[in-house]
Amino acid sequence: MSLPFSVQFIPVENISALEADENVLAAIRYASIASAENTEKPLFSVGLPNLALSNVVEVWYSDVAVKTSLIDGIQLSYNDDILFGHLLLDESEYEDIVAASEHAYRLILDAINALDYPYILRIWNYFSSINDDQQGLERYKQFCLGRQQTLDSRGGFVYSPPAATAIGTSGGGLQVYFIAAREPGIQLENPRQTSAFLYPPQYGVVSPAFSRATIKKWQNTTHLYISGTASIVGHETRHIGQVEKQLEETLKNIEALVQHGAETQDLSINTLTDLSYLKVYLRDLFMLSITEELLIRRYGRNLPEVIFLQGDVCREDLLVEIEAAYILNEVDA
Ligand code: 3EB
Repeated sequence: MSLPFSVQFIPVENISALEADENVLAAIRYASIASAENTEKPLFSVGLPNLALSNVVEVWYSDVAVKTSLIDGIQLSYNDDILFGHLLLDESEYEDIVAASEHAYRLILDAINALDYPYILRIWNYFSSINDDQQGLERYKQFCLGRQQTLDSRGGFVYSPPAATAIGTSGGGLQVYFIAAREPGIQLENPRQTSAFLYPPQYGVVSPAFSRATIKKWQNTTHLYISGTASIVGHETRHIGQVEKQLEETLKNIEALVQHGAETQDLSINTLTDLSYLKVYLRDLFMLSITEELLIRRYGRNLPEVIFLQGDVCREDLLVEIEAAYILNEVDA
């Protein structure tokens, strides 16, 4: 019995073996600037420094040897079930981040349709200076506009918006990576939060196009991909300026989401500690020890794997964001 793929965090010292490994779908490093290896395979660095002392590589393993392809600059790898793609655009080649984002999404939708994996399950978006104003509009809001322009011209995401992350880096272009499938996932929203695509207009020219989570039933297992989650209740930011309180609210949101998934879908997990990993984005280095202590105090040894990255959250008043997933590494006997 096989799994479509799994995710593991391994010490960065072990990276040399990855390039030749035919079962590697993708390998992601965390660095001060975004970059991609010059191959078809998605082997790349995200422009977010890892705040922990020992750096890791995030490795996406396929159960079988993958195929690879380069379409319009998108590095793609795939097996029968899943497609992994990575795109890094040089923003200076575009008029603004609206145009870059519109172009990125157009290339991505074309590529997934060409290879016939039309359903994006999960997508990550990274670009610099996310909270800066340019021509009077915050760059995050411009990014949302470009994304939406492509969706409007192409009839939207097939089935439902994917789970997503959008985080500000310190530099290095517009970077987007994603997983897509031949069959759709199930959209999961959070009862504590207004769905992002229904946010009122104060948060942008268009509402952000993402779901709180995607549930995907594979043959032998059910996965849960949780979007970047922050201290937002309803549609409002809570606990402005208070890191610990924002963290607690964020954890409550993730717990509520998982619980809701367990109640409404046949998910085999029901608490945060059942998740496979947490990825914590912190606006400032000084928040690291506070965050680690709070997580350990609350969850102790039950805590899943956690990685801490330095990045800017897409609302200026948010200090922390956490994403997570439930992706089993081995099929239960
Ligand atoms: C939020 O809940 C925080 O625009 O793709 C989180 C995840 C956020 C994804 C996106 C934005 C996005 O509204 C921001």
